[in-house]
Amino acid sequence: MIDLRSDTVTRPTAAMREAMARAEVGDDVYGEDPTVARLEKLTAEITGKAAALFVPSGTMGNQIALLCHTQRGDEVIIGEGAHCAFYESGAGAAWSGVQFEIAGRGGLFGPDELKEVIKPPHYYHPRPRVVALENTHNRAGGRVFPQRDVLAIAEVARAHGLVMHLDGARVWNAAVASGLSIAELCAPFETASVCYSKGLGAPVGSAICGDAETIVRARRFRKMLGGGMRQIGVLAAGALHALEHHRARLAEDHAAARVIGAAIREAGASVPEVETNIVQVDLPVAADELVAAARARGVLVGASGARRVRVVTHLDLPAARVAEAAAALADATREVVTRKATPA
Ligand code: TLP
Repeated sequence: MIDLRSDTVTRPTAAMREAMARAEVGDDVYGEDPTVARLEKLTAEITGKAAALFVPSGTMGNQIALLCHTQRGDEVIIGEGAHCAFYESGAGAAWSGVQFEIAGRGGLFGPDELKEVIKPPHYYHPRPRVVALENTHNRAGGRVFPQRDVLAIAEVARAHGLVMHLDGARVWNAAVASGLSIAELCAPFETASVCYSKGLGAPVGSAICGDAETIVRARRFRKMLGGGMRQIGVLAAGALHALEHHRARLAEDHAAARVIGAAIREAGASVPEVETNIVQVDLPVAADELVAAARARGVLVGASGARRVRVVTHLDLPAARVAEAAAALADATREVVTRKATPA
């Protein structure tokens, strides 16, 4: 089976396992794990922030950021389908007690769409507090948030006293696709959550990055959420290896996604421009039909909507198998789009 459900499905490479096996470790709750310290230092440097904190998941990174920036009853402004509101089990409501307001449509938005949803200060409104952007945007099909929009949004946010948070689970992909550095992409944000366990191929781990004072508070929230971990140098070593060796190769994933996207489009489905490693497929039939037809041809993909399928490329899809995956998915697409359209 070729598994293209997500870039989270990758297995650590032999070299990564070797680095993990050799990792120097200590008890990180005592702040004594040297490999975690190296990872946090390198991540802070790359993101251009003063400090970084290793956390078990991107979900915890996002939720700690909301805990750092908000009080109960506050409002967090997001793009449609943002992971922090859509895929985190209602954590924003459960832990921070925030509510979400959606700006624009489709995930990405501009400064004017932000202005439209910022509520004026009044005791009967929720207090707008954070603007949280996602780059690349998962449910928008791996799209890169245009930097000019990010900068314009940050200006509006500052003028209204709002804090900027970046869900940068795939900021590495955004950097490769846009040609901008990770630090440039993170600069307009007070905090950024970045994941080692997506395109970079580490088995586990994310980091929340920001100024020193915020990261001190983040460490306390991590402990509160049960994310204080012990000899996690073994995990940090996998993440360090990923940071050092797997960033540049993301261009290969983007090229593979473009090949797959073109084949599926050619076969009759609607595929918007592929910007990074995510291919979004819109169908005239139920998504599960393509999922099943692809599985029958040896390729796993996932439904991301009633009639939408997501295909994600990653480092466990060898270049030699891209054509095979594209052909199988094109064949499966051809079969399902010729069927009678079913109700959504
Ligand atoms: N995304 C997963 C699923 O949860 C949908 C995936 O397969 O893409 N931010 C973004 C933009 C993400 O895509 C994800 C994971 C996260 C945060 C959360 O990371 P984890 O899974 O480590 O909590």
